[in-house]
This record gives sequence, C-alpha cells and structure tokens, in this order.
Amino acid sequence: MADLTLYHASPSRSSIVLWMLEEIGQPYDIRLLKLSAGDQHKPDYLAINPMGKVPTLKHKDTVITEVAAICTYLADEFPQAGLNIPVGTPRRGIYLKWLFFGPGCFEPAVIDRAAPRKEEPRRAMLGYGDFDTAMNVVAKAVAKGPWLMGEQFTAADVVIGANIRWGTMFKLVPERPEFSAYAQRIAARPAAQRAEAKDKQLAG
Ligand SMILES: N[C@@H](CCC(=O)N[C@@H](CS)C(=O)NCC(=O)O)C(=O)O
Repeated sequence: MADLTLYHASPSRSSIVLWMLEEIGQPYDIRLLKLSAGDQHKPDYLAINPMGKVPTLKHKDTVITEVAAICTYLADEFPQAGLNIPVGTPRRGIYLKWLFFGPGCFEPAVIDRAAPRKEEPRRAMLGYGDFDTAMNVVAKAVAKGPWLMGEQFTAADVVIGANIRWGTMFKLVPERPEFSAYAQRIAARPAAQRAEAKDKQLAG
C-alpha cells in the first residue's frame, strides 16, 4: 500500500490531482468513486470529506481536500520534484497568488459564465471582478511562457493549466492564442499524458 491515496472520480476535478501525482512521481493508490451512484455522499466518504466532493488525498494519516490545497501540499511535501517555490524565496508570493487565483478567480469566473445568475452582481462584490479581466490577467501571465513562473513548471501550472484545458474543451474559456499555446505545452508533458491515459482507462 502506498503512503498516498487519491479518492478519485474519473474524469472530474480529481483528475487535476491525478496529473499532479504523475508530476510528483511518487507511488500512489486510487480509490475510485462513482459520482453518479452517489458514492461521494456515503457515510464512509463523508467521514473524510464532509463536502461530499472529490478529490480527497490521504497522505499517511493526513487528509487533504480542495484541489489547489492538495497540489500546494504535494509540491511542498515532495520538493525533489521541483514543483514548488520554497518558503523564503520572494517569488513564492507570486506562485501562491496563482495557486489561489485558480479556485478564487479563474474557476468562479468560468462557472458563472457557464451558469449565469438571474441578476449580475456588482463587480465589486465578485472576487474575480469580471470575466474578461480574469481571462486577460491569466492570458497575459501565460503569454511569455513557457510557464506561469517562467522557466520553472510548478504546481500553479497544474491548477491554472487544468482550468484552461477543461474550460477550453467545453468552450467556456475564450479561444485565445495565449491559452492554446499554453495548453499545447501542457499536453506535451509526459505526466499530463500519463494522467490522461490513466483517466481514460479508469473511466472505461
Ligand atoms: N472546491 C472543490 C470542488 C470539488 C468539486 O466540485 N468536485 C466535483 C467533481 S468535478 C464533485 O465532487 N461533485 C460531486 C457532487 O458535488 O456531488 C475542489 O477544488 O476540490
């Protein structure tokens, strides 16, 4: 039994952690949940993730939920993979900004676009401001490349990159050359390819 166990539904947001685990290169086990069967609301699963959501990651006795928190944790816990910016490095501030921008701004902007509210809230009330600004900020950040932090691929690219990839696939993220070039760079990563192949196999 591996020290790391991913509670996963295939494909879903837990696929982002599957990719992250492939980037980390440590052995892991998968516990597959079927969302359509309501596995995520069963008492044994709610005991580890009371939100009734995937992913959940167990590392020895530590249980972590929330995609971005899991990716941050893994990058810090296994620094030999080179996916974090360590504490004490000024650039860590920018790295953390992107890790929070994913679930805090980019994803809510995309989800609100996909399922619009009856009444548009005031811009000041929305953490992401407005859709176009959120998209522009990320497009500018990935334009130079190859990665958000420059030459170093980090956990922030897993979080933001996954959002761009699925958002583009479902036509929720605008088609922009910056996004497609970045998505292509991600698609060329062996770890992303391994995760995708594994996910397809699991879904089947
Ligand atoms: N904020 C959570 C979101 C997780 C989430 O919404 N997961 C979806 C799958 S994509 C889920 O478990 N849905 C099942 C349900 O809500 O019943 C995270 O970032 O981990």
